[in-house]
Amino acid sequence: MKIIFCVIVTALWLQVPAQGVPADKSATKQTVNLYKNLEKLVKKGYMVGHQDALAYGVEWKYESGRSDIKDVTGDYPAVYGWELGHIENGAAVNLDSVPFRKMRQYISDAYSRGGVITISWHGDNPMTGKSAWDPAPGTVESIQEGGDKHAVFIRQLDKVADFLLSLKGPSGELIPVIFRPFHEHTGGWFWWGNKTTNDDQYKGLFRFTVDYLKHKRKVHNLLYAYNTGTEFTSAETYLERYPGDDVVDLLTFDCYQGATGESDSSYRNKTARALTIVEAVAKQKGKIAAVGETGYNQVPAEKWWTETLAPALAGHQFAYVLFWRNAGLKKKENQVEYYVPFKGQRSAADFRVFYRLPETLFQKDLNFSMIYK
Ligand code: BMA
Repeated sequence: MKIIFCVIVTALWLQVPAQGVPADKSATKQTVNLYKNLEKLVKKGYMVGHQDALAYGVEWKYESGRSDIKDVTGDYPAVYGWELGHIENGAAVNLDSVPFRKMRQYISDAYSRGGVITISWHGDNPMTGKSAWDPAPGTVESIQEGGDKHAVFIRQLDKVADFLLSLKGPSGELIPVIFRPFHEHTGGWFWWGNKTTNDDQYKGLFRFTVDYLKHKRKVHNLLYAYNTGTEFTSAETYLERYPGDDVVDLLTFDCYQGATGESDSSYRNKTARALTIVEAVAKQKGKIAAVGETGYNQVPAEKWWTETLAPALAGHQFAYVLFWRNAGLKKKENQVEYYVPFKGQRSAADFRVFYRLPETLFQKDLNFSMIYK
């Protein structure tokens, strides 16, 4: 009888995913709290985020307290995305010209008001020294332990760790960050993508990175995001390159409405389909789902927010959706890039309706205690 009881209890225990604990068992108190609070908030609605929100917008740069979302709604986003590309070279500014010194301040400002911070890293190719968009064959082999560029990769990781460990709150506590390394790996454009890494190499790269940050550098203010593109069609294909429950906290994917005339309904369907899969995997694993990056460049459809985006996200349980950066005119490429409206942009009025939807959470819906306590 006793044995049967033990077997049943063990079987039940094995099925119940761990709740309320990040993958890093030594995560700081605020990081554990962030994780628990994200789990709670998922039931209330989804947070709206914006990349580089506080640094610049369309036709402005580095104006204290400004953000394009705030210009349009009177409120800040709830999630703030930042990017570390070029920190690995010891540069003072990132690949999009944001000074790391300013980034640190913006992160601390947002943290104080209960904003959530997420960080991506388009790091240069450690083997060739070219950009992240250099899928040179052999890159991942060369940076593995024993590879001839391993030491270069370690130096890169050290720079990343230094920055993450420099993010401090008012009492000197480390600021929690949702770290989203090696993203969009199911495409072939980055050196960590599927053109240069097979599934095992990708998993190995992710696991090595987490292990190095945690154990060698004692970075314990991170929640880790696994972040695919939108190529997957099932839970199995979503998880093909999944590095393991012990190194992942958030399950995410990137999904854009194509600039090449993709219809609103096509975007709506693919986003809803992807979210349905990721949400189910997150529930089953006791992890948190989120949309890592999305948007429709230059938001050409006046009612995109309420007629395309919001219906795609409606009814799903996930923590946040992050819109990519409002770069404005990129002179070098002669391209215009922005994903949220600025004052006067054609979808601004509709964004205000989106802002007022009960399920969308912006900064005024949150405060420090709700996120970090
Ligand atoms: C891309 C574009 C680039 C940028 C890169 C990294 O999607 O926005 O202009 O350099 O992200 O932030």
